[in-house]
Formats: sequence, C-alpha cells, structure tokens
Amino acid sequence: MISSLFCLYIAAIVLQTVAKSLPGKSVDLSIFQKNLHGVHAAFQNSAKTNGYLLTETHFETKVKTICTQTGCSSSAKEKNDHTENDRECPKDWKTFSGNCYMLLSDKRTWDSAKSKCKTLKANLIDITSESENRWLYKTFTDWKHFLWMGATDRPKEGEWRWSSSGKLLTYNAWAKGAPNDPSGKEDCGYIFKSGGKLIWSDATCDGGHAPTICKKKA
Ligand SMILES: [Ca+2]
Repeated sequence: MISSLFCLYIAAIVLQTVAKSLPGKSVDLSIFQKNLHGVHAAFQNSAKTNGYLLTETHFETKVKTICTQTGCSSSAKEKNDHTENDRECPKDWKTFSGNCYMLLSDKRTWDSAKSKCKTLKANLIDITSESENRWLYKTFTDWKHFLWMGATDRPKEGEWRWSSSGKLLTYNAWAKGAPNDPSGKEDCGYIFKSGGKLIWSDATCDGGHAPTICKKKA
C-alpha cells in the first residue's frame, strides 16, 4: 500500500510538468495525445514490472488518461487542434490565434499607451496578418477616430518596425500614400476605420491622445 502511494506521489510530480510548444513551433494535439498515452501506459507497466499493483491511476493534463490493470484509455479534454490556441486569456481580454487583446479606452500619447500596456505585461498591438487586421476591425467597435498601434520608425526614419518584437513589418495595411513623413516627425503608427476596413497611417508620437489595444501571448 505504501509503495503504491509512493508511486502515485511520483506520478503526480512527473505529470505536473507543463507542456508548452517551442517558440515558432505548433504542436498537433492528436500526436501529443498519442505520445502522452504512451507515457502513461509505460508508467503503469513499469509499476507492475517493479512489483507495484496500481489498481487505478488518473493522469490529468490536456489529455485525461485512466489506467487500470487491464490497460489505459485517453481522451482529449479540449477539441482545438493546436495547444497554442488552447490557452485561455485573462478575464476582459479577447482571444485570437493564441494571443490576448484588450482595448484601453482612455486617451494617451503613443509612449504613454506603450507604458500602460507594459504594466499589463503586454505590448502595444502589433498586427501581423490580414486575418488579424480583419478580426480587430470586427471585434473592437467601441472606439472612434483612431487608436495607436505599436509600429514605429523612430529609431531609423522610414524603417518601420514593431515595438513589441523589434521586427520589420512583414504584413501592412497602410493607407494609400502612407506612411508619408516629409518632416521626419511622424514616427508612430495608428489605425482607423475606413470603407469597412482597418487602415494604418503615421502620426507624430505625442501629437495626439488616443485609445490603444494591448496584446500579449495567451
Ligand atoms: Ca517617420
């Protein structure tokens, strides 16, 4: 009995390990489930080989596995294909493709908006795909005029990067003719709604106060 409890204790420790995708790598939940089932079954068999008879052990991670003396059965607790999308956002944050978003309605300068997002362990929003741009347009309706995004060319004029990652913009939805900065002072990006779409443009970073959207990983 004591040996069995010891084994269960070890199992509890081992299976508290958090499964996480490597950066830039998505994980197929069905493959993960299969592999994890193998780990659970191996544990059950290992206990038996070592003389411990575990009558029933429950393993609960993303996959729930119940093992008895006759074998193990597993079932996925969530239906999403990618573990990245399984993570939940905090209350009051919207979720899209593994990221969390929150609209800050109070109006700030670009730098102040960026700082406010930092206090929420987030960044000024970066928008890296057409689908994300469309989702933002449809999801956040409670603002007028314009709001700040995290694109800036302040470090080097004309070289627009995301303040969140320092990466150059790959996707963009600049308005026709934008960014246009003949004076070299319009170094911060903002977004506005026009013709049923979310359009981007540039402005002086402290030239106006606007709402913003903060973004962070789920
Ligand atoms: Ca500029």
